[in-house]
Amino acid sequence: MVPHESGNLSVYQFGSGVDFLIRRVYCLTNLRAGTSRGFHAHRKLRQVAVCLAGSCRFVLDDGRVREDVVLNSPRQGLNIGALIWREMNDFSTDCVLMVLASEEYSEADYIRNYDDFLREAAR
Ligand code: T46
Repeated sequence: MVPHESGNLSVYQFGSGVDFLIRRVYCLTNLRAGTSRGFHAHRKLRQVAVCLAGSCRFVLDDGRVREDVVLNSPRQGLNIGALIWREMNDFSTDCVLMVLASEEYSEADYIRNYDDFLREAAR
């Protein structure tokens, strides 16, 4: 974060917290309190999630251990590797979640069934 008298500037770039070339950026906005998203893993995709405003919670699961992470600062980048089951919840109404992704969108890369995920993660 680069502070300035008129506001802050946050930078996300290859080599400093992002260990892949960024092929896609998407944002989740207008998130409803009390809802949940995710419930899938990716076979190849690697991502860094940054909560630019507000807050949200990620549950990350590698098939053995589940971890809870609260994102509430643009200074905090959450690395999510391949074969990690994710669930997102506890969105504040002002939450803006930006995700930097290593690959273009591909539905074939998704594992949307938890038992299938456990089988692939155990290989
Ligand atoms: C993750 C969290 C943080 C597209 O067409 N292009 C895209 O780049 C994306 C990400 C989604 N979509 C379509 C596919 C579905 O029809 O948008 C719909 C919702 O996508 P998805 O189920 O992937 O949404 P989330 O919010 O559950 O999960 C997404 C990412 O997929 C996931 O990897 O970590 O955001």
